[in-house]
Amino acid sequence: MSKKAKSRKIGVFHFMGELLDKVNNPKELKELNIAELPQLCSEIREFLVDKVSKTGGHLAPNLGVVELTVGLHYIFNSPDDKIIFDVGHQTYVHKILTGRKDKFDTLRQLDGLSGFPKPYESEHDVYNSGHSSTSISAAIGIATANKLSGNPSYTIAVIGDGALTGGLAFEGLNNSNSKDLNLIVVLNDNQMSISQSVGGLSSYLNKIRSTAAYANSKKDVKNVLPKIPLIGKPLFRLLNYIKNSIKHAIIPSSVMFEQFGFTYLGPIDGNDIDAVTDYLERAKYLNKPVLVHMVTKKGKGYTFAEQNPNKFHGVSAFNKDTGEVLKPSSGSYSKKFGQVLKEEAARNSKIVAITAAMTDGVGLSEFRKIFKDRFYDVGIAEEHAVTFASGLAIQGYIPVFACYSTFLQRAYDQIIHDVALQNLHVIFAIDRAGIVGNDGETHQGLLDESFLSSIPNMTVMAPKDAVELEQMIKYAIKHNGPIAIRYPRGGYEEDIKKQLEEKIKEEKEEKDSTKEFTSIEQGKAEILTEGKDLTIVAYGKMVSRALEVADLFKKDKINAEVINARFLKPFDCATISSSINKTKNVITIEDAYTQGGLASNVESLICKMNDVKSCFFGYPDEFIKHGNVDEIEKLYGLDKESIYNKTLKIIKTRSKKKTNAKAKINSENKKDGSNKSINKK
Ligand SMILES: Cc1ncc(C[n+]2csc(CCOP(=O)(O)OP(=O)(O)O)c2C)c(N)n1
Repeated sequence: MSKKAKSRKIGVFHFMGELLDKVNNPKELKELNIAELPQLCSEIREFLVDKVSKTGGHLAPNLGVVELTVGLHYIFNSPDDKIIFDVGHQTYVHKILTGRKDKFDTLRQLDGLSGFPKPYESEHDVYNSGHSSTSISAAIGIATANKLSGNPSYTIAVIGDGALTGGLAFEGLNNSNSKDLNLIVVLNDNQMSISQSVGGLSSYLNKIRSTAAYANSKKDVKNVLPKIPLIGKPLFRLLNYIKNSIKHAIIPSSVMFEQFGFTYLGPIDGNDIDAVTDYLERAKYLNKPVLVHMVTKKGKGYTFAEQNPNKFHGVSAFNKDTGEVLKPSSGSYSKKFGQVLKEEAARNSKIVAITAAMTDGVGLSEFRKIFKDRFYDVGIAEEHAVTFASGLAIQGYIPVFACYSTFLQRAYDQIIHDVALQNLHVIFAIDRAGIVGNDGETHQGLLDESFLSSIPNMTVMAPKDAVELEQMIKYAIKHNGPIAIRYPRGGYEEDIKKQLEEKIKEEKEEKDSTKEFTSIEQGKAEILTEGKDLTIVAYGKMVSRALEVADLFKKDKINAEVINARFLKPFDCATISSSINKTKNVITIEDAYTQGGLASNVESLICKMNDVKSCFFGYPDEFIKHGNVDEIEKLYGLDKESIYNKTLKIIKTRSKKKTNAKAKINSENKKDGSNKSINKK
């Protein structure tokens, strides 16, 4: 240790930020005296609140793991020792300590620091995460590889009590009973998932926590007894033996985790840096799978987050003095969904709502209060949620599983095998479908179109606005069979049809003002504006974009026919083909990968037609990084100007070709003296 570092260890008073300024990597952290760590932790907390209040992000989870993360980097040697964070939303402290402190002003922004671990950002981010419950399995894989190659380094999985409810975590625990893996699981138990943790596991951990005082006193016994001459050490050993026996009798934890092959340590106060470093050190020298149970406080150190960890789990920019969010969200699809489902459930006692630990996010908080018996938060268990829904459907209930698009990926086999194969009436309310923005690659909802539309019996719809969402929910309740409604994150157009009607009236187009907009019919699209020059097929959120693009074309005297496909499956081939046959120019606009979505549907139609110009607007075959939605859409050419410009080019090429052909024929006609015109041909 350097002289400078040693001199710093003498108990001097530190001003806020003074220690954090000196720590840029784990090596510099280790140069601090253990007595300085509490000060460092409070500086980190101040830094986090300050930065996240400006960028938004996962504040409460990170405030809770400050000591835990500092302790891990103090005791272990990253990147040789691998630390894998489950979900990965709690890696801000880890990023601060591993060379990325200066990038926090760019957190979650385009080309900025990601809010999740990214191996491309740092050698200390060993494993990509975003979805829950993967850390134990990944850690076992890495530890096993280390064992095979004779590498003695440690692998540490940090997993929350929420993430531990995921089935995959148990599959990992169940597979870890090899005695000689240098594997450590740190259970970060804050009693919270995003909302309160639920289920049997949560009660089980509660039981353990109620014995926390006993486990914490262990450290004092260890420290004091061996120092008493002669009787100290033997008595310590005896007491240790007795304590372990008592522990097994009164702490059920040791039974469960130890049956899985782990040595259980804890529970300890995970916000006490002394306890954290002490127990991590013990775990390190056991050289076998160990589970260290740390009890932490979500939002620790920032009163507003401690009082409302749910709100500050993932929060947009806020005023750090008042805790008030700067731009509170107004109407969102999630809210609208929750409100409509609540009204329908009041009329229909068969409706049951299910969430996998996302009650507030999917808009079901009110539903939970009113229909306690028909609301199920199953924990982070999407696979179970879907199979559970299938059981309800078998018995004549109408289960509605509200789930973010990205997390529904988890339950793919259950959707196929347990629901679709039996053609069961299960409604999938797919929230955050499409680009979600700041959470990035792991959270974009770009795949549901393709993975759902390839399943037999499945119906896939997307509403263009709030009114259509309501119609689609009602339609789905009456439908028989699996049915999915996908809608995006955030705000919506209230009523596009009404806006259009008003606009049409304004433009005094009498013919069109009497136009009847159709109600929802299985597999039927609706034509929103009629045109002869260009067909624009869109659905969901992109319908309003299509109308904007059509508007831009008016100045070029190009009349676009805007079709709201409504259904991706079954697809309205008849309406769409007949429009394309008329216009000979078609574009599709969708908030998903073009592969397997609307674009693929239209492509398979036009491959049977002649002389059709086409262009497909959606996301290409790559993972889409974080950034705000508008920026990402612009980057991928999905803003109205880019769509307009690209489409115009295509239409112009056609006109140019036509003009050239016309000129060629006319000149040939002149040569042979005939007077045929291309138009008559
Ligand atoms: C498969 C999956 N489903 C849902 C989520 C959404 N989600 C993100 S964090 C979280 C709660 C995690 O709780 P816990 O592991 O206890 O961590 P904490 O935030 O309390 O620190 C949930 C449900 C997810 N990331 N992955």
